[in-house]
Amino acid sequence: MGYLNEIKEAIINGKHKEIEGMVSQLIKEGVDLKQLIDEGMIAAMDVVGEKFANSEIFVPEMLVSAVTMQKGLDLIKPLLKGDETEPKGTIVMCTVKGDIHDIGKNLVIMMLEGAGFKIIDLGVDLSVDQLIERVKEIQPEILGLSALLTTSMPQMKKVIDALDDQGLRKTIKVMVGGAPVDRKFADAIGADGYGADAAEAVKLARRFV
Ligand code: B1M
Repeated sequence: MGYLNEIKEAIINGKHKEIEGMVSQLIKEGVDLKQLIDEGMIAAMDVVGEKFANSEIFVPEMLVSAVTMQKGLDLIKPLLKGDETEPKGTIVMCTVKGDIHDIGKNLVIMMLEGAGFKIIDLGVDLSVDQLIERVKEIQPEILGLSALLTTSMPQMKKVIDALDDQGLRKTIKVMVGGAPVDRKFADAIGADGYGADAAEAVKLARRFV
């Protein structure tokens, strides 16, 4: 479908000024939002990642593509909101220490909110101590950790170990995700679940509460 390619190209090429007009138009036309996100936007980021890995583009270009994608997602976000009045449960989400990638986390949050969960987003680059403090304060049913770097993944285990040390592990379900994370890693660090994408994260969260 032509429009998916147009969105993909706009994100790859960092057309941050044009993207809002393009996405708004597609929303008006009633396109399939899931397809727009998966086959247009996420597919674009995969190409951006490949180009970066091949040194065809560098961090500034990668950042402009990220900003472009986030602008598009911001327009879709209100349309995913569910109509539940009572939240299904509270989920604290963050990207772990040493990692500032947040598009995947934000997408997972959008879907979880759409499914009726109350989300407290603690942002990115969150230290174990900061996180434990907030978990004690908020007492969520679920903690969601995202990591996009192989170097930040070990932070997930540090968080789980710290929850254990603080006697909080049994009261909270921990779900993990992010491009380099897989089920085997999630099992090895003692997480309760792994979500390959936002839809899986929603399924997991529903199972946990
Ligand atoms: Co970076 N980056 N980046 N980057 N970046 C990657 C991750 C990389 C794979 C690119 C590459 O080399 N091919 C590579 C990591 C290599 C590795 O660790 N093995 C990399 C690198 C190296 C870096 C820097 C180190 C570059 C540098 O400075 N030299 C640097 C690190 C900064 C830091 O974090 N400390 C860096 C910086 C950046 C930008 C800031 C420029 C920008 C991020 C901007 C932002 O997020 N606001 C950026 C981007 C955009 C990317 C790529 C191109 C795209 C990431 C993305 O947004 N994907 C990425 C390449 C790639 O992934 N293909 C890359 C789209 C997003 C929807 O997918 O986040 O995977 P994802 O989320 C998915 C699932 O994983 C899952 O659901 C989401 C929806 O399907 N999911 C969960 C995610 N979290 C979940 C949590 C769950 C459940 C599911 O439960 C809690």
